[in-house]
Amino acid sequence: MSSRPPVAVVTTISSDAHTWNLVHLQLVLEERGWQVINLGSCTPVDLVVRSLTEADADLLVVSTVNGHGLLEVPSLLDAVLRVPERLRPPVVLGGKLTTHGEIGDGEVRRLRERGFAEVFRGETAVDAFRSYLSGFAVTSTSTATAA
Ligand code: B12
Repeated sequence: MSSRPPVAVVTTISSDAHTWNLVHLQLVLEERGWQVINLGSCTPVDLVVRSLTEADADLLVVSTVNGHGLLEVPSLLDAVLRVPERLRPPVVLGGKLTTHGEIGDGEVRRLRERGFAEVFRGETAVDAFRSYLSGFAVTSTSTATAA
């Protein structure tokens, strides 16, 4: 059994220069006892893949707000899905994914079918994300178990 805190890699897509979304999510995770590797803005896909192969992460959090998310996350996810299964954590997604407003239920369903464990959207996204994190056990000795 591991005695380290759960580890999350926080990333965005390679075109996205916004950073405060990433910082916000890092703080949400850290206040719940997670260790966070924040890869910063305009993240190259190769860096995301390399960080997963090196970090033994429990969760990959993809956040994008520049409107290109729906176009770019499939290739990011495809690259992540090529990481060996034992090193590949669940991948969750959120943010402002298109330039024409919120994505619909159909798009959420397609993203989940493609391989995202969860897609968070709208004003309740961060609250729903906090609830999702409750599915990971963080004990007083920082032992993490994915639900
Ligand atoms: C600051 C800012 C910038 C700065 C960023 C500086 C920096 N270092 O971050 C600069 C000037 C660089 C910039 C550039 C651009 N921007 Co800008 N930017 C903003 C602005 C004003 C604030 C963003 C911010 O920091 N918010 C604070 C953070 C904490 O909130 P957030 O990003 O919304 O993230 C929250 C939620 O979305 C959610 N969330 C996000 N991701 C995830 C993931 C998960 C898993 C979960 C659970 C939740 C979640 O939780 C976060 C916390 O509540 C917004 C408008 C706005 N008021 O939101 C536009 C905005 C994001 N930008 C926009 C655009 C279009 C651009 C440009 C394309 C403009 C241009 N023509 O050049 C470029 C894109 C550059 C690029 N390559 O990405 C649009 C995006 C449109 C869309 N998606 O529909 C916005 C919404 C403005 C608008 N209304 O049109 N921008």
